[in-house]
Amino acid sequence: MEMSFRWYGHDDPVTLKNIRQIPGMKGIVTAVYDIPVGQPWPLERIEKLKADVEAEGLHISVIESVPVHEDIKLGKPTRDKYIAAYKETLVNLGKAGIPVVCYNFMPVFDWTRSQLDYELPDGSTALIFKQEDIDRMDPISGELSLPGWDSSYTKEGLTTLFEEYKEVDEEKLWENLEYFIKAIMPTAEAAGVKMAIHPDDPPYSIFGLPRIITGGEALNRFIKLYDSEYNGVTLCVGSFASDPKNDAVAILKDMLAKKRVNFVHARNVKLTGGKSFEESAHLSEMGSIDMYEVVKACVDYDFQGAIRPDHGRMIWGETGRPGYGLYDRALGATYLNGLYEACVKAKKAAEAKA
Ligand SMILES: [Mn+2]
Repeated sequence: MEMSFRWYGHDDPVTLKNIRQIPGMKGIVTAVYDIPVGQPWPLERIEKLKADVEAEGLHISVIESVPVHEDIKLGKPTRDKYIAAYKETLVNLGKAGIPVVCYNFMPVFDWTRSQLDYELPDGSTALIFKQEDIDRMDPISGELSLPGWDSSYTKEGLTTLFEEYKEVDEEKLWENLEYFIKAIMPTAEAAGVKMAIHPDDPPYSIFGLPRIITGGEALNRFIKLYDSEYNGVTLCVGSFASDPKNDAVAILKDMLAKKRVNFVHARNVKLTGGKSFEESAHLSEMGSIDMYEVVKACVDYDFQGAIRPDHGRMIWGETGRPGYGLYDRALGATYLNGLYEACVKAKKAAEAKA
């Protein structure tokens, strides 16, 4: 298990120098952010990103994300052009020695929350999802106040997209995912790049749009689309756990046993009734996930990939990108490192006794 940290590039108020000073930090999770979705990433841009990270004594563990063009998710005839571009990016990432790529297959919206600065009793602020607030929002009427929302869509563009998705139910989305996976996986394998699909966040339909990477059953269907360790998952325990019907630790263990976990996101969430939840500090007692069991599973199954603290709260007056401040994520990494050391030593002691 390798501790890693997400970095949003040179515009990120959290610098590589900051990240390097977090004890035990080895890997960086980042991306080339300024190339429009659907265009290939030139090798020289990837090499530059890699050199910038390595100049600070770190290395790139995972690219998160290479976004998937909406035409691919919609299954439009133009998808082949965008799939060709995606493959070109994977080839270039392979040439640069990037081992893992995280991506998702969520229509239109990426992760969704109703509020980004909800004040917790201790005065820190966190991202929350309140079902009744989401239900009140209508993305097409233009009264969308969705935080973290990609404002690059025009009202017309969004209306068209929603119209197009009327033809795409969950089964159709599965078909389009299968087409994409079968097209890219041989290239990813040849390039030596392990793919890691991120679950839908939250893992159920929002605004009537289909969502399919929602739980353990879905992951088992997913890994059968292409039978290879290169066709794996980003096991984001916080995403899965935000649906009360999911047992995130059981899902993690199942995928570890099947050798399909290529990346782990460790985040805790506190379920607050129905489909609502708050993002909490990483500590087990602060949320609904037993983080000890998460790390222990990674150790028990000898997981060799990267793990990163996921969203953190804003604490100590920090301002910046919601969910991606320095302090609470650094505390999360430190806590995860503590659990890791304890689990490794307990495992070794048990093995010595046996
Ligand atoms: Mn995640």
